Amino acid sequence: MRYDFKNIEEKWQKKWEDNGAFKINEDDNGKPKYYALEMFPYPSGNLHMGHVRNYSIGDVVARYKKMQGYNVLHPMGWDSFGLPAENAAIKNGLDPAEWTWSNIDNMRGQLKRLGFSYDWDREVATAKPDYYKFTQWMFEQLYKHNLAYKKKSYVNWCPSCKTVLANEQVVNGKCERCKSEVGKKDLEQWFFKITDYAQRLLDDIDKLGGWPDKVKSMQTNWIGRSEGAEIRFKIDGMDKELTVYTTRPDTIFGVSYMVIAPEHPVVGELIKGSETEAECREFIKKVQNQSEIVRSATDTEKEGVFTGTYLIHPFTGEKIPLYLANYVFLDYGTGIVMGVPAHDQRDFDFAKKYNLPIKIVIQPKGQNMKSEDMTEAFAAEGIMENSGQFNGMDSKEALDSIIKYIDEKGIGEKKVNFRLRDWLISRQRYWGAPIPVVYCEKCGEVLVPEEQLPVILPENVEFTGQGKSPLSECDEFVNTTCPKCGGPAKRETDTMDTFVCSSWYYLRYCDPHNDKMPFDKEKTDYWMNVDQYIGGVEHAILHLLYSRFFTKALHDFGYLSCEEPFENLLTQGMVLKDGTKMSKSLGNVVSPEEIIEKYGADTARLFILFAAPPERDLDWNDTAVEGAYRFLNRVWRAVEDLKCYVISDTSDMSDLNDDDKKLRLAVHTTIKKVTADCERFSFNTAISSVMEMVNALYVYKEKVNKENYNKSVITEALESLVILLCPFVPHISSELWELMGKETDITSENWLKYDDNALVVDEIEIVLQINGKIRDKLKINPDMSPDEMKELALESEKIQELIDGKEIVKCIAVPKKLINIVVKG
Ligand code: ANZ
Ligand code: ZN
Repeated sequence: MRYDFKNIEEKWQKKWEDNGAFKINEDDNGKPKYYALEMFPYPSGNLHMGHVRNYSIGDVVARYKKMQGYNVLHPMGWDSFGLPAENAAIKNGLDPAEWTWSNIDNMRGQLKRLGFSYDWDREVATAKPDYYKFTQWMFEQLYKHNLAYKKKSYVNWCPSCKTVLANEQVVNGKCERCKSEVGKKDLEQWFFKITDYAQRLLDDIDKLGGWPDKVKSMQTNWIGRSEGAEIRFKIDGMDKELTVYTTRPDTIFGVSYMVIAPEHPVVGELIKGSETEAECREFIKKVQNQSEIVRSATDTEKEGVFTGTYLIHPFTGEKIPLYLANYVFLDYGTGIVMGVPAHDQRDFDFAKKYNLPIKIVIQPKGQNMKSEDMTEAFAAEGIMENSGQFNGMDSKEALDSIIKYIDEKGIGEKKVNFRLRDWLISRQRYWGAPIPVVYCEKCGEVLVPEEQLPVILPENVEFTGQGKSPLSECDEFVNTTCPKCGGPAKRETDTMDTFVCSSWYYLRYCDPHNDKMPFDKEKTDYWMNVDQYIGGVEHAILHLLYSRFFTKALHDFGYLSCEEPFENLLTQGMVLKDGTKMSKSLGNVVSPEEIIEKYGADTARLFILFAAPPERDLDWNDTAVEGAYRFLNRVWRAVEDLKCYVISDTSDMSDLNDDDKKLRLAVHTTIKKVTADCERFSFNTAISSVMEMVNALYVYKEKVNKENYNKSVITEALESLVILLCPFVPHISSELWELMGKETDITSENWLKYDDNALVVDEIEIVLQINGKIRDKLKINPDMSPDEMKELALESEKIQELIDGKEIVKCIAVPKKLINIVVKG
């Protein structure tokens, strides 16, 4: 019988589905729980190899843990709101909902054809009312706890997609999706106050022991904590002050000009009637259309205009000119900075351009630098000069002294700042969760009462692709009554950023059918945290940070016990073809369908798991796919040829000859290796040791005369082989298990334990002494190193009993002869 993957895979997928093999609940019969989660896909239409990789890795984890005796939750769903559905509607006249549901159907089928062990009863789709009802509930919770607010603000605006973009969606000043130049627009927007959690999000990074360092440092940088001071400067001729934020109060005597963000609300008042008013207004307009990304790029020219206003230096009383400039941002610090050209590169560039003085106040130790000779700013620490009473101090020391001084004099105070901004969640888009707010002329902004959720996304809307969102053009949706006073009111027509939907889906999986609450606390208490989260490193910042924020907020509101969602994180590498990313635009895509059709799902899984360690990029290679397929055929033939020697009781392992021992050695070495490798997700090396074991099996099969076959040894080898392969290639493993006459479902079989005795070759007997007295005899491999001998000795139950409670002073191992353990007490 040949390896007929097509029928085998269909057969087992149907069986798993019919038997509910992966349905799970909290009734665990004392098994420990394990929550294995892969990032859910956007239903773009078809699975790509990146998905196959992500989900194959996750499936090995889930199946392996299940076989190890865990109660495993392994769910799947759809991140199903978002722009592409809407773009398809605009472009091809399709209904976004229909487009989405049909893509989901297609992709669900593809996932099923790969044999992933999901509990499909827990499937969620963020675009379904029963899900977004609770996304809206989340919004309301944040609103009620003062963590959601509306603010007029300049936002990144893509003129082509006609929507607001989050900073992260702007890549090098261009729209992430359509690549057009991003501009700025002034709009009323909804924000989540993630900045309230900045310090905790930062502190708790230390608790994420099972996260890659790279991801932790990306999160740290994104949060961007800095320590410094706020210092107040009086405005010359006005009874008013402006406050700057600086991380370098030690450079205060080096200030030669000041800068205010052009969009700052006081600018209007300051420039009014000034000689440069017209020029300033012109400049403000120009800067508003520059995206933040462009403005903050180091190679963007620093430009500005004098406002006509002077500030008074709080130490020297000097008059300092105030400028508008493109390199100062409204929403960081106070939006006003002190310019110190000698010690800050941006200020240096600006001062050079506008001929502003460069005053050195910190000298590199042992040098006497002159400002005329400087070609760049000196940003490091040194010795203070030109700084009044602080002269001669170490600048680091001066920093603290100056903060203390300004605090005492009431000029300013110590201040911590974060780079992290509040999360802009408004989207002027149709295909998203409506924000559950109405505007009433009398009552103002009113939340839709919880019991009226969900605010349903209307279906008959028009897609022009122009200007406002289709929702705002849909009168039936917009016009409503006020939940408070019953008078006429209008609905909010913005929808939520899809990152909101994906910030809590892992909680919904714990209790997907609850229609009263997003989840029951008892259920999340049982399942959370996610033990292993697996996904692309492209989500290392936003999705993970937002999810951490949601978890903490829900914890604080009393709905969750845990404070961090993901215990361990694995970020898998990309799938490349010829060294570049597989992507439609490059035309180098290998479709999973093609591979499944030609070789079967098991081959696809095996190849992808074998080709590289999970975190590394993987180069697609057609010959290696062939190789994976040939290996499965080789496994198939081995079992096929040897299955007639399978017996039900393999307990008799006495009387083994050298060939038997060799095969057993290979089997148990492999069990040991695969187990250790699976624990550290080193699936490629796990598979290669199974391959070696198959070689050993073939050696036995061909070398030993059939009449000398040891049935116990052969049975053990075949059973082990199939069990070890099961998490990787579950269909063929299930079929071979059945071929061997097994009636159980292999996917529920226990994982294997290796037998130490089998790992010993050509044993010799050594003695085991305690304080010089012979206590036991051990059979060991004569090649064992002294360290290995000691380890073995200490594992001996008899010895453990004898030395129980005593302190081991020393352990001496003489190769091939003896081990002496010296104990005290
Ligand atoms: C004076 C100074 C002197 C500065 C010096 C630096 C070096 P981090 O570390 O990222 O927090 N800054 C403050 N607010 C700003 C804004 N809204 N837009 C642009 N720049 C702003 O950066 C803090 C430093 O960035 C602050 O310290 C300020 O310049 C500038 F030798 O003040 B500094
Ligand atoms: Zn009202």
